[in-house]
Amino acid sequence: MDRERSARIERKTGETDIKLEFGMDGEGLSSLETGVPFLTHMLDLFTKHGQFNLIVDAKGDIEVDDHHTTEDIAICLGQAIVEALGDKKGIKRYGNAFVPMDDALAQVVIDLSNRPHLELRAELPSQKVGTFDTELVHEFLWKLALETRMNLHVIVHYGQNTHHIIEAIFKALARALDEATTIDPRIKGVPSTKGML
Ligand SMILES: [Mn+2]
Repeated sequence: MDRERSARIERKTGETDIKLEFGMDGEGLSSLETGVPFLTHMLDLFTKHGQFNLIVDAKGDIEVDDHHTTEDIAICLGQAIVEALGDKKGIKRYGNAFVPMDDALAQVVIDLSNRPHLELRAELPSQKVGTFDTELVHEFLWKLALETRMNLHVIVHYGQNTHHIIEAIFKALARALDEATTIDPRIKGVPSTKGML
């Protein structure tokens, strides 16, 4: 690899103030201050299972609810992934991962296609996990797909426990993203018959 694939994003609005550092080829190390405990838990295992590095220092209007903070962290993470990817030369582009978490089985399929799409097929039985609104899983994944300009398919095959289901999704997301962003030395240039992504 010619350069370090990493990025630092700072984003401040009336609702959130976020500093985020992302390393694509990391050691699975994270330092996370999000103010949203369940999201911290998910980002921690995302970083670990994707072999990324991630620092998040986020201050958001969590006195309202977790919506803006969750959404804006996804936006910053997406921007960091794009910047770290750079020209996408030599990447595998596609990633697919199945991850079981006790009773739950999640599959995530990614195409770093530059055409944003989210297909989320998941039943989340509980509206809350701890203080976290589980509808924010859709918000996080959609904003991540949009900013990263990736085609993101998330399928939960089955599962009863909502904490387990969401955890399986984030772990599968990590592994699929790790695969899609991996440099394959056989690939010369950008992996598209159009010559660009
Ligand atoms: Mn857990």
